[in-house]
Amino acid sequence: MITIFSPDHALHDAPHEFLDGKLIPPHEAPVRARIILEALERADFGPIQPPRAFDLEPIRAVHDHGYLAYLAQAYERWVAAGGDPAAVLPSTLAVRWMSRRSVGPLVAPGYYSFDLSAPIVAGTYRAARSAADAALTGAALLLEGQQLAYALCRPPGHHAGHDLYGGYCYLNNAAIAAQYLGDGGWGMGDGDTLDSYPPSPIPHPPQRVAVLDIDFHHGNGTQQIFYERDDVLFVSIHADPAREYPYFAGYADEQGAGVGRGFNLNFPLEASVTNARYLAILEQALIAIADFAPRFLVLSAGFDTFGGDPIGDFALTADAYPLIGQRIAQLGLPTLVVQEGGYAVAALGENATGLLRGLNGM
Ligand code: Q9C
Ligand code: ZN
Repeated sequence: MITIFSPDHALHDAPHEFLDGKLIPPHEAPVRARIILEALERADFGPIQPPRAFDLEPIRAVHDHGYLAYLAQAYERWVAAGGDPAAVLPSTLAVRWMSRRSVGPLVAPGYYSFDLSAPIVAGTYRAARSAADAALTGAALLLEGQQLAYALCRPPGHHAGHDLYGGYCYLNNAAIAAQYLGDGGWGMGDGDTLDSYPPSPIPHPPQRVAVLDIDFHHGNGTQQIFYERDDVLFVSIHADPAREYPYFAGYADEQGAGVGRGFNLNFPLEASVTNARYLAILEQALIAIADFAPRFLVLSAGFDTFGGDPIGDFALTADAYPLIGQRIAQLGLPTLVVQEGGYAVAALGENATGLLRGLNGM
């Protein structure tokens, strides 16, 4: 297995998040990636490499142009317009019946975000690009014949939609990688500009890619990005949104639309899910993926399913993760693991290496 990690993740270091009416210390912090990296170094799974530098083309295949242009400059424009230099956090959100575009420096965050849990600081865009680069590098390695790669991404990505950030996520690393895999590696350039659009045509029909999301929270961003597609299957096992974040998406009746109908599969679960219960649901998810017969698997891996997680309510123990990895490995698919959430920092190393041990058949 090859791990891809960039120290640039630490450029994203939010001062706070807004939760239940309070500004609190952010759950999504640089220490998360450091802890996982240290555990990986001890575990000796194989080489740990920095990401290759990709240009914006493979990211633009998933995200809106105006959204990317906004993210790239959000912080500087916010501060220049008098916003609090601590972080960008909107005061007004575009919601139903109030969704006209408005992108002044102090209001754009309200247009491009769906909650107050994703502050933007000076280094957020660079960190998010380094995470996308890590996922893209993992995808490129699979295209070059590797069977397993782990992109230790931070900030995470699965809540970020086509033109929306939130839930600690800005660029949807897993979706960007899945798109790149389906496109057979199209879009690696050497520029770094938003001006080279429209994108060059993809030279061949897409390969089928499955995205399995095992973060505690529903991957609403990934679901949105692929909702009307039949070449990418999205399967998510998560807390029932009737009870847990992201609240407004992730129900079982969300099955895809248009040609994508039947290619989106949600497993919303009750609180206190045990290892046995989780593994039984995973079995159903894996059957759907096997039926789809994809060329590649992208695994959005969160460890906030752990019983000790401060913002989750499942009851998985550390023993669950090697078993989950083992079962997923039995699909026999070239697999890219993309790091998503997990906030029980003291247990993150054991849980991440556990999953990877299972995936590696160790
Ligand atoms: N009552 C990821 O795990 N706030 N994002 C939750 C719960 C935001 C989670 C509030 C949680 C975002 C990548
Ligand atoms: Zn999560």
